[in-house]
Amino acid sequence: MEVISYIGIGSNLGNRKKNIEKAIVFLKADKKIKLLKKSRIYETEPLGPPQRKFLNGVLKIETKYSPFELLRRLKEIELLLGRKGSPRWGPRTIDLDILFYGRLVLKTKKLTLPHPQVSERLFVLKPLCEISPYLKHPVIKKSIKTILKNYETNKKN
Ligand code: A4P
Ligand code: MG
Repeated sequence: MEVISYIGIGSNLGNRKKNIEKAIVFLKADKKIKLLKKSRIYETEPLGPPQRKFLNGVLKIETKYSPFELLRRLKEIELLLGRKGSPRWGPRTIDLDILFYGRLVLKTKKLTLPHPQVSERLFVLKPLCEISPYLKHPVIKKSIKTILKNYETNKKN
């Protein structure tokens, strides 16, 4: 069975653009993953401790992997790209997060779906809205476009 999934991709160490390109090459080479859409790559202010700016983007894929297999595969690609155990919210060569896996809602120690911070992170919402504005968040039950609009309205207050 194939499922549509969205992957958040980020880098702020080394050659950030190359890191992202390489991660996409690995994903494309995987027989159980089909790349459907790719957002632009945005330069974004770091969230968390002071550090270099990030490059962020979002990918829409179709995959035959189960959620846990997909997570393991993404962690494998992070390691292949030389990501060393970095502190939480700290700098990283590559970060691959599962934002959505179909409409699945899941809360386990290893995996939370949708990614719990989707609605609070501009660096996720913007690229996501670019490729799938009408995607409905299965928990918030609003479209990405609406969630982004609400985020921007609240920021102004
Ligand atoms: N995990 C649980 N749910 C998921 C999911 N949906 N997708 C678990 C991926 N992983 C998930 O993640 C730690 C563990 O979370 C995984 O082993 C998995 O079992 P990690 O990627 O190894 O560690 P991390 O990235 O340091 O932690 P976390 O909480 O994912 O941090 P974030 O949220 O990725 O934040 N600023 C900008 N502008 N752009 C960024 O991309 N990223 C971060 C990192 C901070 N500031 C940033 C950015
Ligand atoms: Mg992560």
